[in-house]
Amino acid sequence: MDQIDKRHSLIKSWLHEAADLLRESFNKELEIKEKTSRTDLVTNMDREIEVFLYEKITEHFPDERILGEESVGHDIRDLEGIVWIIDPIDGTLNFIKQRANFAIMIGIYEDGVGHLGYIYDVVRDELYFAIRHNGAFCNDRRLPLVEELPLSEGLVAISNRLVVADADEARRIAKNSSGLRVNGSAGLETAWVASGKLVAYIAPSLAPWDIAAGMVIAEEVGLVYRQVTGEKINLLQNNAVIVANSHAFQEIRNEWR
Ligand code: 2AM
Ligand code: CA
Repeated sequence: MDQIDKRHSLIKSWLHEAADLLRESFNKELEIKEKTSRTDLVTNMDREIEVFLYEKITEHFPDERILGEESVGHDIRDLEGIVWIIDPIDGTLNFIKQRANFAIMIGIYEDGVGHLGYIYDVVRDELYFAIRHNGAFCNDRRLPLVEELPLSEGLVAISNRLVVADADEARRIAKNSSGLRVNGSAGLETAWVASGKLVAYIAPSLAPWDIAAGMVIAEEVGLVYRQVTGEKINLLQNNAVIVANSHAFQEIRNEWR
């Protein structure tokens, strides 16, 4: 991929502009619609941010394709060439209920390989990003390689769906860890594993845009980001995932039945 520095500074400026739009929206009434269920919601701001990013990307990189959660982008059925995988708001329920604990996410893949990943925690003003082979950062701070901590010495985050769908697994994992957390943003939870605040994140069904940015960051700090079966992630479908250091990954897999 060419001109990584140019891409990086453009993306950072777009994320800050998009974050301003989100912060301004805190003072206005949101339009909220149900997608597939009572807990799967979308707001006017999800769409507005996706359109904003779509327009910026197509203006600067007209030959590249875009896969976005709100379907503003292209119909992506393969990962050939350069594909931007974007989630305008990760943690929409938190955005609606808390006005915090959500992120804007962008992953850039070339022929299926992740090159750039961005997870912007708007309210904390923490930008987690990674450039393939050049490390991962939180703002200006380089993130060290993760420690091989066992499950028993760390906090584990899981998605609400795991509690609802696989309560026995969730209970066993909780028992073997220092404690369980359910934060409602796959992106932030992945960023917090990458920065050592959590030892693992587990979710039984993540979409490509929930995964793409975080997987680039995870790889740069030596984390394992795989399906619970141990297989590689498939970015053309939903995946049941574990993000953890290799030791904790194996411990979690042993609890999986
Ligand atoms: P979202 O807010 O962008 O929808 C919550 O546990 C995490 O799972 C969030 O990152 C959320 O992303 C994601 N999520 C929520 N509903 C989902 C669905 N139907 N399919 C896949 N991921 C989902
Ligand atoms: Ca989203």
